[in-house]
Formats: sequence, C-alpha cells, structure tokens
Amino acid sequence: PQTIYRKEYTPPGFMVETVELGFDLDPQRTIVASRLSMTRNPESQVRAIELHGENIVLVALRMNGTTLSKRDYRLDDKMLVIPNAPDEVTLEIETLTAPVKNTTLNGLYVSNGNFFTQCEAEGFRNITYFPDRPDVMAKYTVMLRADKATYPVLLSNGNLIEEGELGDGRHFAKWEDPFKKPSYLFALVAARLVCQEEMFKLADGRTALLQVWVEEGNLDKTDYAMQSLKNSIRWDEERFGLELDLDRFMIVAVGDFNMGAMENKGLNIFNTKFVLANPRVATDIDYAGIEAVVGHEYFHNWTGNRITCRDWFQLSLKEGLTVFRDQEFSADMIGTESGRAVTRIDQVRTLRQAQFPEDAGPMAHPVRPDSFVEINNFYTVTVYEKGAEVVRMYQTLLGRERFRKGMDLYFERHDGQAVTCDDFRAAMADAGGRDLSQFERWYSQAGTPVVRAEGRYDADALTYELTLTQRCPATPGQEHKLPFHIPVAVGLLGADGRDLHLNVDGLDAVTAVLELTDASRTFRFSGVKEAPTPSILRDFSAPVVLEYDYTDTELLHLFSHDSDPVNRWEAGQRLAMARLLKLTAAVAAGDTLALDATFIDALRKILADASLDAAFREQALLLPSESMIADQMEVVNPQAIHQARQFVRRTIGEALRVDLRAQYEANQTPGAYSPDALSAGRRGLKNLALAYLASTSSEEGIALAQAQFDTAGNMTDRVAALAALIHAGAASAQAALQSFYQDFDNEALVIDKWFAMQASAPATDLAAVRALMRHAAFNIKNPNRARSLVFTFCVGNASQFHAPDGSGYAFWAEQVIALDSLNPQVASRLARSMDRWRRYAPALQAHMKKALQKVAGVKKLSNDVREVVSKALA
Ligand code: B3K
Ligand code: ZN
Repeated sequence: PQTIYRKEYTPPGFMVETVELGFDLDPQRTIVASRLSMTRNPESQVRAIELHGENIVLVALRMNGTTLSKRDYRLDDKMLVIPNAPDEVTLEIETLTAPVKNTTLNGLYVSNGNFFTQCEAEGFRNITYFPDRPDVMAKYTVMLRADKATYPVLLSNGNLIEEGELGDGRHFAKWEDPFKKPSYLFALVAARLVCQEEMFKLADGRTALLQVWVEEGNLDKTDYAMQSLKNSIRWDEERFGLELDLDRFMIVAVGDFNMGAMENKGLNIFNTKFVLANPRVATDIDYAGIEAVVGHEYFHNWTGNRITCRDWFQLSLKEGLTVFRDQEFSADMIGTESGRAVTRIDQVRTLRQAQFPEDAGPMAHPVRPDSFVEINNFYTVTVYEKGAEVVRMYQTLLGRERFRKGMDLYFERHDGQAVTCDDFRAAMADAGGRDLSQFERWYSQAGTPVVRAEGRYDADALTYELTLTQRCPATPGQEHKLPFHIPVAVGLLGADGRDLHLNVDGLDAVTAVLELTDASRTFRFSGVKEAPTPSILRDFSAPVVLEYDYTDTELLHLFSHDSDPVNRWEAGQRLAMARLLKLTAAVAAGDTLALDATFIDALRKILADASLDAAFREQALLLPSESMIADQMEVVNPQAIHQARQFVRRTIGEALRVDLRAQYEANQTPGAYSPDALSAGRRGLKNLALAYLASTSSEEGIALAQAQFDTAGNMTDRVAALAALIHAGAASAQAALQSFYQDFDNEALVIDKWFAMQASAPATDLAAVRALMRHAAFNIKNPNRARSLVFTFCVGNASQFHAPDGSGYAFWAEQVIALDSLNPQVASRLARSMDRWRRYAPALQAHMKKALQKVAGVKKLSNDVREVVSKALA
C-alpha cells in the first residue's frame, strides 16, 4: 500500500462548479448519472482531469457532448484520467453499483432494506467518478428515483424542490443544496421511515423545518434528539453568533453505521445509538451521548461544512474544533460551575484512557499527521480529543473574549473555503494580538509532553518558586522534540485549604496561567506568607502528564480543599493510583494485600459531603481503570492489575458499607425519570454505591441489586443493577440476564448492552464469548453488535483477553480477519486493540506477535488493517 504525505499536497487540476446527480435506486443495480461542469484551475500544474472511482462500473462517459472512446482516457481500479481536456468541460458519466452487496457501509449501502450513504472520508468515489477530495467544492442538485411502496421517503442535501410520480410504481424527489460543498458531505436516504418534525424559529426571525427520521416503531424515542437539536441551534446562535443557514435540517437514524454520526449538509445521518432514547431503553450516559453527538454534527455545519479542510491531513481543523464546541455545549447545558467541572473530568479521563496510550504507541501521530496509508485510520482520539485540547488552549491563552474574536475572524476570512490548521491559528493570533508561532508544535509534534514541577518556598523572602521543565518522548519518525507552548494554570493553597492570592508577573488572582515556552523556566510568586501546597495544571489546562512529587499529606490536603474541582479529583486519583500500583506489585509477588485507613477515610469524607454535587462525588470515588493502571507500568500484568483493583473495590465496599448504603438511600430519584445532569448525577452516585456494595458479594449488596433490578423504572437503574449482579457473581445473575433479554429482545440497542455487559464481566472467558457469538441475536456484520461483544471482550475485559495461553489473541486475529473481509473500517478499529503489545511480559508478547503476524500474513488484507498491523509490528 502507498503512503500519502502532507508535504505532497498539490491543488486540483480542475474545479467543479456544479454537480447534477441522478439516481435510479435498486439494491442490485443502481444507476448513477452525473453531469459535472468543470473549469481548469489556473493555480494547478496538473493538466489532466483526475477522477477517483472504486468498486463501480463505468457505463458511459461524454465530454462536452461527445462520447469518449477508450483512447481518450485511462481507467484503472482507482482512477479515471482524461489527459487532454479543454479549460471548460461538461462531463457526463454513467456508472453502475450494487448497494446490497456493499458490506463496508462506506459509499451507498443498504441497511434493513433501506438505502443510506456514508461518504467521509473517501466514500463518494464508490458512488461515481469524481475528484473526491475536500478542496473541490461544488453546488449539487440531486434527483432520486425509486420504488414508491418500498422507499416512500427520498432525502438528500439542502432543499426539496420537486417531487412526484413516475409511473410503474416509482416516484422521484429532486433536491438542491444552495451551498458549495466537498463530495464527502453528499448524502442520500431512500427508505421506509417516519419522522418527528417541528418548525423552529431562528434568531433572525426565519423558521426552519427540523426533522428526526427513524423506523416506524421508534417514533417514541425521538424527543431527546429533537430537543438536543433545538438546544444546539440556540447555543450556536448565542455563544458563537452562528445561525442555521438552511430552511430544513434533517437527522436520520440507521442501525448499521461504522461510527457515531455524519454531518452531511442538512442531512445528518446517525447511528441509532445517538438518536433513539426513552427512559425505558436508554441510560443517562446514552442521553448525554445523544446531546453531545447531535450538537457535534450540528456544529459541523459551520466548522467543517461552511469552512472545510483543504486536505485530510487538516482533519483536526474541523474535528478538534467541533469536539471543543460540543464539549462547551454540553457543559453550558448543565449550567453550573460544578457540573461543568464534571464534564471536564470526563474529558480528562478519555484522554488518559485512550489518547495518551495512542500517543505512546506505534500509531502515534501529530494532531495534524504528516502521512497516512488509509485516512480512515486517522479519525483518532488524537485528531479529535487532543485536537479539542489544542483549541481549548487557545481559549486559555487568549481568554474567552479574544478567542471569540478569533472565531469571528476565522469565519470572516474563510467562509466557503477549504483551509488548513495554520489558517485557524493565524486567525487566533491576529485576533488575539499574539505570536502563536511556537504553538504550531502542538500540531506537528506527536507524543504527550511531560511537565515536571518543583517548588521551593523561601520563608524569609516570602517567595515561592515553581520550576517547570518539559520533555516529550520520542514517537515513530520523531526522535527529538522541541519545547511546546504550554499554558499551566496554577494555584497555591494555604494550610487552611484556601487559595492564596498570587503575585506573579504582575498578576493578582488565585489562579495564574503560567506560560511555559522554554525547556525549563522558574516562576516566582512573591508575598507568599506561608509554605503553600501547589495545585498545578488546574482545569487540566494542557494535555500533558504532570510530574510532581506530592506527598500523601499534600494530596490529602488538595483532595479535601482544592477550589479547582478537576485538581481536587486529580488528587484523589493520584492517591488511588499509587495504592493500585503498589497492590498490583504485591499481587504479583504473592504478598498480603492491605489498604490504608487514611485513604479510605478521605473517600468517606468526600462521599458524605453533601455540599458537593453527587456527580462530583461519583467521579471522586471512581478508581482509575485497569488500562490506566496498565499505562503506568513498565511491564503490564493484566491479571495482577485486575486482582489489585478488585481488592481495592471490595475493601472500600466493606469499609464504607454504612456510608455507601446511606448514599444509596439519599440519592434515590423518585418520580418521573429526567435525564438532566442533577438527576443523572444522583443516579450515578447511587449506582456507584450499589456497585461497591455488591462488589463484596455480601448478601446485602446482592439483595439490593436484585431489588433494584426487579423494580427499576428506567434503563440506567436497570443495567446498573444487572451489572452489579453479574460482577458479584450472584446466583441470580443468569436468571436476571434472561429476563432482561426477554423484556428487550425487540430493542437492538438494549441487546447491545446485554452482550456488552457479559463481554466485560471478569467471569466471562473466551469460551463464553464464543458461545455468545453463536446466539441467534449475534451478527458480526452489524458494527454496533460486533462492538458490543467482540470489541468489548478484547478491549474491556483485560484479565480474560490476556489469558496466559494466548487464546484471546488468537481470537482477536481470527475476528480481525473475518471482519476485514466484510468491513475494513470496523476491522481496523479492532486491530488497534493490539497496539501496545510490546508492554507485556515476554511470554504474552510472543503470543501477541504471533497473532499480529497471522493478520499481517493474510494476502487480501485491506489497507486499513494492513497499516495498523504493520505499524504495530514495525
Ligand atoms: N465526520 C464524521 C466522521 C467520519 C469518519 C469517516 N471514517 C463524524 C464526525 O466527526 O462528526
Ligand atoms: Zn466531527
């Protein structure tokens, strides 16, 4: 496979002004007629017309009215090239595809008998020949023709301009998108669906038609998506002054989808998981996911669609920015400072759980990658979540007001264009009046920077000196790194736990944003009247690892008092992590295990502190995950980690039994279910208490879980109870699983939960997974289902997956290979789960290597999986 380099970017030889598409939709034989009006691009050296096309059959090709013969063009399985073309060209192309045979869910495909498309990043070339690159932006008109009884609903981007009958049972709909767009934003839907719709008033007085389209039985699960869409529109008007630019905005849910959702202009297509919800089937986490993803896709309309990427290396230009926007949206929807902090803690958790490991593994890449084999492999936590952190740092460095000015300037300069991350940075620098040239390294250097902090208090001079030193580990292709521009937010706590007033660089506040730009720098705070406890990297002001040799006393002080909730939580995580690592070593050495009372008492205090939000207390009591512990170890021992963490859970469950029970009772949410953050937080804390109580397998814990399972009025409480029963190894767990299945066998998304809960249970071994794969409801072709069972086992059940005999890895190889022949994008995601194989003990490594080589040895492997396994083995 061929590697593509960012530095090789060249502008396209021809631009496309207008695209007229005609679809005669048939699952076996869809005919696509395309008419492109193209003009030579004076800025390009490329003379030929270059069109991408894959897995389609060329039926006819005319240029300016004349049919081209085989001598006039070159055609292979990837490109159609017309070497000699005049400056103004009308191309007419007819192609043929078989959507029903398309198992990749990329391009035009069939799901449950309905037609859908997915074109980002390079799916459009599976529909018709086209310069399928984001810097070619054109206006589209789309004519859809299909059987009316089977496909009563025909949708595409923009506005519906005509519809009618065709005779012999077929009908048509014609759509026109008034905005120029790249081909990856094209979409169509031809389906039997119903919708919830509403006219919504926009800030400028116009009204827009909003629709949420789903299969017939799901109309009772569309309220929250609709509400979230309206909230998103409002929020973007208020926070960024951005309005909906169409008369109509549609969301369509589909059960077979490779990722979360897609921001096609005016016609967002969503995984059902991020649309369908009612209290009976969806959990608080599902509700929060719907709000975030509906927001995310809607916000793309400006950050992604109106202004798009010049090339795919710039992906974070739209993704990092749009994740930042959806994060801010979710935080603003909660409204309170403490609620905002909990969303921030969640973001930090995601980074540590997924992005830091990526940055430290064989697929490490900068936020703006320099090369790739398969672009679909670069829709990563680095591009998305680290990219969002980079955007957040602009806001931290510039302040909210000037950040907003930077956004305004970005839209003013680039609306309607395909641009680069440098253009965004320039807008921020110009509007903010700051030199952000060093900041560019956040885009170009991979790896997680480590900031080492050392403090020195001088009681005579009343000064506190904080020395910050940065380094960044080597990553593939980047041996040496240059210093980053790192905003480090710092506060100092006095002995009474209150923030001291800070005097540094002329500032007077309780939190100072120190800017570390050199390899090392010492910052001096003056007028410090007592030896402080430093609270460093408040609100997680930069995506770095902070090293500071905190004593337990200092951490306990921060855990009880830090006014910054993120660092308060962080202190607890540090206390927990230190213990988990020690205990893991003790398990491996066969030593007796013990957990100190100081730590338990600190947890007890937080747990009972009613002045804190329930959601925060839940976060504070949640232990670092097994994979986060693994990340801290030189040589990972999954079974020892699991046992150590289970020991801590049980010990807490026993020691805090009374307190947990009290919180369990105090945080009940009687009355009608509401997904709001306050209620969700209470349920979260209550269900965490339940999990701890059940983790001891005590009669009390199990009875409590059983009772909750039997009487739960919503899915959040029901799955929490079921999970508690399963994890406790309760005798009644099997019966509960069965009744759960029977109650929800019509609800695909709930059955996904049913598979996932079992796949992640520590008692579920490979044999049990194989048995579940033989269950009638299992279907590897459906990505949600494959993820719920196969992925969850490989990624979320470490102690079983890493069985010493290597059977888990052999299973992994087998599944990657099976999936790859159906759906390379999904297969490649699973392939990533072996990234960190070099961090395990030699015996495990040998098995893992064998599994990787087995996959690499497959001749007909997709580029997607090939890239991942070869980088892992390199
Ligand atoms: N832009 C899409 C992701 C497309 C993934 C292609 N493999 C969804 C999103 O980020 O909003
Ligand atoms: Zn996105």
